[in-house]
Amino acid sequence: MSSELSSAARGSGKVGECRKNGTDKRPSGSADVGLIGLAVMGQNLILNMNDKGFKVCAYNRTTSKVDHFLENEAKGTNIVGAHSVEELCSKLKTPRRIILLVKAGQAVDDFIAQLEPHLEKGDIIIDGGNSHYPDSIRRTHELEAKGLLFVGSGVSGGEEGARNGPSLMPGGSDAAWPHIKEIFQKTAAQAQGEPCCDWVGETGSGHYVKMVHNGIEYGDMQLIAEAYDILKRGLGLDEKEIADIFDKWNSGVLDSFLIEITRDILRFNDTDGVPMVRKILDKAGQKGTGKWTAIDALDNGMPVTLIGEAVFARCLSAIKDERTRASKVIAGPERQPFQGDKQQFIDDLEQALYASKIISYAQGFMLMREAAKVNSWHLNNAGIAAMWRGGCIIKSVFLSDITAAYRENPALENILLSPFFLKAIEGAQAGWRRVIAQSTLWGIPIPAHTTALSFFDGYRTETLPANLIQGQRDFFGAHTFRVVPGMGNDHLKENEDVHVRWTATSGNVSSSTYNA
Ligand SMILES: *[C@@H]1O[C@H](CO)[C@@H](O)[C@H](O)[C@H]1NC(C)=O
Ligand SMILES: *[C@@H]1O[C@H](CO)[C@@H](O)[C@H](O)[C@H]1NC(C)=O
Ligand SMILES: CC(=O)N[C@H]1CO[C@H](CO)[C@@H](O)[C@@H]1O
Repeated sequence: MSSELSSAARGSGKVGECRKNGTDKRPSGSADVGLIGLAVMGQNLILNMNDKGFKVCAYNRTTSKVDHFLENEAKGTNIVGAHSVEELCSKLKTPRRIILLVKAGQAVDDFIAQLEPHLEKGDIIIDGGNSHYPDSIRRTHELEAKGLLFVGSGVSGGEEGARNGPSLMPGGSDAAWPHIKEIFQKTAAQAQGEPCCDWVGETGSGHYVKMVHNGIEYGDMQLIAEAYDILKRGLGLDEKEIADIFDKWNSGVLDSFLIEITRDILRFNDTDGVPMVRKILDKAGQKGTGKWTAIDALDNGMPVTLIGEAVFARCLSAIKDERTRASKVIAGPERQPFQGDKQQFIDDLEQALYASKIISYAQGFMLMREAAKVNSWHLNNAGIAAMWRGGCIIKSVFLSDITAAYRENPALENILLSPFFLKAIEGAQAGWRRVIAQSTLWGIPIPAHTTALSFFDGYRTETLPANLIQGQRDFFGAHTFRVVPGMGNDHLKENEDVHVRWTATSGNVSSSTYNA
C-alpha cells in the first residue's frame, strides 16, 4: 500500500533541496522520540521509554492501532499519537529521533523513504528491527549522503525485555550517539549499575553484534540441551532430578537466564502431572539469525564451529521422520549403566558446559574481530560483553568476566588468552574430556561440546596436520606451499610459493603460474 507514497518520496529529492537553500524549516514539536510500528514490541518499548520520563509519539500505518493504543495501554501516560508520518515528524523535537520497529527488509526502506521529505539535516532514523547488517551498512551510507543520520540497533530480550529493559546494541552514524545516548541507556536493562547499552561502532555494527548475539544464543541452547541429554539418557535421571542439578548450577559459574528457565521448564508439569518437556516433539525450529552467523563465519574464514554445529543440530533434529526410520536399523554401542561416581560426573559436566561455553564466546568474539577488520569498524569489545550482561536471552554472570577481561586489556587478542579464562579452562579441562569421552562411549551426540574441545585442542597446537593437506593440494593440483622457516634450500625457497615434482609426470609449473 505504501509503494506509491514511497516511490514518490524517493524521487522527490525534497530533503536535499530544502537543506540546500536552508530556508524550509520543518515544523517541530515537543516529543523526545517517535516510534513507528505498534506490534507488541513497539508498544512495550514505548511504555518503557515513557516510564523513564521520555515523551514518545507513536505511529502505526493502520492508524486505528494508534487510537486503540492511546485509549488502552497508553491511557494516562505522556504518550502522544500521530496519524501520518508527517504529523509524527511535526511532533518531534529536533534533531528528530525516530525508531522503526517494523518488519525487516523492504518495509524499513519504505518507511525511510516516507520519512525523508519531512526530515531535516541531522535528524536520526533508528532501525530497531531484526535487519541483516549489510542493509544497515547501506542505509547508513545512503542517509548520511542526504545529511541524515542512521542507527541500526540490535534489540534483545523479546517483549518482556522491551517492556522492562532490553539489551540495546546501537551502531551506525557516530554523530547520532550523543543525541540518543540518554534515551537508549535509560531505557535499556541495567546490570551491576550499568546500562546494557553502549555505542557498538560504525554503520552496520549494531545489527552485526545482534546477529552474533543470536548465534551465541543458539550455541548456549544447544550446549544446555546436550547436558540435559547426557543427564537423561546417560545417567538415567528424571526431569525433577535434572531440574535440581540446573538449579544448583544456576548459583555457580553457569548462572544465567537460560540455565534458570531450563530448570523451570523441566519442573513444569502438564495438567495430568506429566512433565511438559516429555510432550514436546524433538524438532527444533529456527528463524535464521543463527544461520546468518554461521554463514558469515564461513564468508570471513573464521572457525566459529560451535554456532555452526548448533545450527546443524537443529537441522538434524528437524528430519525427525528420517531419524525415526534410521533408529530402527542402525544400532549404536550397547549402553552400559554408569559405573563411576555420579556426583563427580555431574560436576565434570558442569565444567564441560562451562569450558564449551567459553570456547563459543571466544569464537564469537573472533568473528567480530574479523568483521571489524573487514568493515573498518572500531568495535567496543568490553562494551559488547557488558551490553549482554542483562536484558537479553544470553544474560549471565559469565559475561561480567568477559567484560572484565576486555576492560583489563582492551587489546586482548582472544578471551582464551586472558589470565581469568586461561585459569578457568585449565580447571575445567580434565572434567570436560571425561564427559566427552563418556558420552562418546554411550553414543549420545554432543556436537557442540565435541567441536568446542576440538577447537580448543587445535587453537593450542603449534603444528597442525595442514602440512599434509598442502602436500596433497600441491600433488594433485600444483597449488604450491610454503616451506617451514629454517628448512629451505636452493630448490625449496623460503617465503616463496614452491611446487614439487611429486612424480615423473608432475608438471613443472605451479597452478598459479599457468592460471596467470
Ligand atoms: C510434577 O510432577 C511430579 C511427579 O511426576 C512431581 O514430583 C512434581 O512435584 C510436580 N511439579 C510441580 C511443579 O507440580
Ligand atoms: C621439467 O623441466 C625439466 C628441466 O627444466 C625438463 O627436463 C622436463 O622435461 C620438464 N618436465 C615436464 C613434464 O615438462
Ligand atoms: C508498520 C506498522 O506500523 N505496522 C504495524 C501496525 O500494527 C499492526 C498490529 O499490531 C502490526 O502488525 C503492524 O506491523
